[in-house]
Amino acid sequence: MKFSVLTIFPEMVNAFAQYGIIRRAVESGRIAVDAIDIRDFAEGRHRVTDDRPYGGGSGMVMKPEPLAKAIESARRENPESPTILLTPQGRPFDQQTAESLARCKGLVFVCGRYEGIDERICESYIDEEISIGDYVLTGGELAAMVIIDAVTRLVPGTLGNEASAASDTFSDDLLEHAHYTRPPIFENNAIPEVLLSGNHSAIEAWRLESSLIRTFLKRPDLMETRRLDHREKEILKKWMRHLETLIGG
Ligand code: 6GU
Repeated sequence: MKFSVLTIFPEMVNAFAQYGIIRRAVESGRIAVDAIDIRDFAEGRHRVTDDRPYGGGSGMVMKPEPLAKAIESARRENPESPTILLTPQGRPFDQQTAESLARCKGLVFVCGRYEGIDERICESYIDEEISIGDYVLTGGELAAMVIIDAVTRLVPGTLGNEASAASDTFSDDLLEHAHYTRPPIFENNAIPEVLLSGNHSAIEAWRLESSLIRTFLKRPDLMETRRLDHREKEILKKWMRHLETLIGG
C-alpha cells in the first residue's frame, strides 16, 4: 500500500512514519509513505502556495496550480489510487471506511492549510472528501496521519498477529474486553480469577461478558444498532437479574 501525502509540511509526515508499527510496516515494504512538498510545484522565486480570497474576507486560500501539478505528479507514481481531500466538510471517517480504504492499492492525500483550497481543485481533482471528526484542525496533515495509521494496521502482516485486528473494538461493534498483565495483585487489587484458570472457554466467555458490559456502560449508542445473539442476551439477562436482586432486596 502506497500513501502519498501532499502537504506544505512534509516533515510532519516523515516524522510520523519513523515510529512503531508504521516504521516496521515501511521497513518490511508492506507500506510506503511518500510526503510530497506542494511548494516544489509552485512557481516564482518565493514559490507561493496561497493567495487572498476573491470577494475579500479573512484568511488565505491555497492556489490551484501548484496543487494540480502536485496531484498529477502523485497520480503518475500512484496509479489506481483515489485522491482524498482532508477537510472538516468531508464524510466522517470510521473503522468501516478504514477497512474499505485498506483494499486500495494506494491513496493520495491532499492536506489543506489556511481557510481551504480553491474550489476548482475539489471539483476536478478530488475523488473523495474525508473528515476525522466534528472539530476544526489547522490543517489536514494530522487527519491524513490518523487515516494512514488506522489503514496500515489493517494491511496483512503489519500487526504481526492477524487475530488482533479481527478482535478490535468496532470490528464487531463492541468495545474490547478488559486487559490485565502481571503482577496478579496490584495495590491490593486482584485480577479476575478466571484469567488464571487455564480454562479457555471460561476465559472466552468472561471476555465476551466484559466486552458487552463495557459497551453498555461506555458506549450505549453502539448497542442501539447492534443485534444481540442468544449468548449475549443471556449475559445481559444475568446482569439484569443481578441488578433486580440488588434493588428489590
Ligand atoms: Cl480532515 N481537516 C481539518 N483541517 N480539520 C478537520 C479535519 C480535517 N477533520 C476534522 N477536522
